[in-house]
Amino acid sequence: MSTAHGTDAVHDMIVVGAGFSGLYMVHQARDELGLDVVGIEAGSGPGGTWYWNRYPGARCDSESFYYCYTFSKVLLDEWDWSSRYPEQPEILRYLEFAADRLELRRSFSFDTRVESATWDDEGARWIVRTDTGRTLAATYLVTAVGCLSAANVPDIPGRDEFEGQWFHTGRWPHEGVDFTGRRVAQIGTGSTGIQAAPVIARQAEHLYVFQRTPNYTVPARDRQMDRDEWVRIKSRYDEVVRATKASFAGFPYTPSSRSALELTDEERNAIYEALWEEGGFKFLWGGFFDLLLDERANETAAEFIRSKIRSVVKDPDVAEKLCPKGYPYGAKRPPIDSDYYETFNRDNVTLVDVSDGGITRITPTSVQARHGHHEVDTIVFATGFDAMTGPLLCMNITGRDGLTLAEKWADGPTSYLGLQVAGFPNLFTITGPGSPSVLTNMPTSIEQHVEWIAGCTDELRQRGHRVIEATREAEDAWTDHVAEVSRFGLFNRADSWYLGANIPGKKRVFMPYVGGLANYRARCDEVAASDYEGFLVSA
Ligand code: N01
Repeated sequence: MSTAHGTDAVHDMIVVGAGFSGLYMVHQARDELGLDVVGIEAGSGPGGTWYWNRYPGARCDSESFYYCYTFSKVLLDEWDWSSRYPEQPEILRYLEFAADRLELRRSFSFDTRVESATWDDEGARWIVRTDTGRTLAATYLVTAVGCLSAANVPDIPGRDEFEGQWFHTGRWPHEGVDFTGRRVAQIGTGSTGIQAAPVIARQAEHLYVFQRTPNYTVPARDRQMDRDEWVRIKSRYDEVVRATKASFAGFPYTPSSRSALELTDEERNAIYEALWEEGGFKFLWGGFFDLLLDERANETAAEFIRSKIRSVVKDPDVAEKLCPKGYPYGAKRPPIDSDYYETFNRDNVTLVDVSDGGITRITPTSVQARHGHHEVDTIVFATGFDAMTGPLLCMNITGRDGLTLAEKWADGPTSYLGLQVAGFPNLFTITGPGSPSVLTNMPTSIEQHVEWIAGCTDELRQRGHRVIEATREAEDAWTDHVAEVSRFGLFNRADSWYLGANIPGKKRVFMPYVGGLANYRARCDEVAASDYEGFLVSA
């Protein structure tokens, strides 16, 4: 249909992204509410994060039995994961399975990127332009673009003169990369670099790991899971799902109520030892409740991890360089690993400490740091993302009165509940800044957001309303609350991407909501039950 804006289609809802959130949003809106929805996705198929992040060693950091959709009994019943922490190809297959089982592909335009989204006040709708030349209009625009999808490739002098191949982990070639016989520089030791290094090292002639800041990592302890185990898990899935939804961070476990400071060193270390053997995120909250609240408590865990590094890594100089110091464990997103520290015992792996001056230059054949240079054939940028705001700002969103989201967020992101931004009516941001998102098990937060947005749009329709917009007052109060709770505890004590500290020039604002998923969910439900308090609704 052609309209005054030259649009070739008018819809109830446009959903941008076909990862965990976009697929579920389209399913809810189309199949549960009967809306006319179109999905737009830059990739050639569904998968989102798991479509793009195909780097060696990519796997999930949450356990598979709750890193999945829980809304559908069919999906729960029909899928068994192969292991505790499945690798990227399996998670991608799972999302393709979900897309096929729910017949979602037909609602998406793949290989299509949003170039701009502009609010048309007169028509009370969003006008979306894509790189394929299409212009679409819809009442609602829902962003399902993920928090970590705008790749950060640092602008290191000489980067573009490098004559070998280079790759960013978040834009990995589908055909894979053969490192056989190659000298490889891996830049970055965040969760991604920590997953990638052991796998690259097994293939490359030599791997140089350029480390600017050492990271604390705990073993994942991946293991295979068989059919019997799945039968047992599935027999109590209702309970797992209930526990996950009611939890602080989307994990179906009860956090410890014990302080790390109330035990003797021996007692405490026995608990850390057991958690180290068990593996996974539980190390952060399964032993003691106060690791992210009290510096002294945190230091006990930090020192335990350092003692492990020193016992695993044979060269004491290398071990010392790998030991993180000067910031608390968990204040940056904690990685989990499979043989990361062990990798530095290999003859073909060199740790290059660039904490003193960083990487100074990339030449056509080498990566240079202050204390020397290394000739390489391939560079792997495991350098992370312009997190949370980057994927939204990439879409050139313009709200009421010509105000762009970039202008609105010049001093850092603002939002009401991380779901809406004042001045941007009918725009919903799944796992947007100001929501718990990246501090939780993502599928749990995603399901909560999608269901809330679906409930909200359904309610509007039943009342004959078309427009909903967060008020400035509600946005200010929520943004202040997000900032206030972020100052509680140790999160502000590290230069993390949570704060935007990894992107030169980005305003330092703590972006995710630290108050916990259960509290957050209760607040969102309360807002919905109190006639969408804090939102203005109109016909
Ligand atoms: O990115 P990061 P990531 N010169 O920003 C370094 C999620 N994730 O892709 O710490 C030299 O954490 C930088 O150094 P520094 C997860 O939420 C999930 O690893 O800034 N080094 C750091 O070491 C995670 O937190 C899974 O000093 C430079 C690294 O690059 C998030 O994605 C798996 C540099 C970047 O670390 C991001 O992780 C993997 C430069 N110019 C990731 N610029 C799951 O399993 C940056 N660095 C679900």
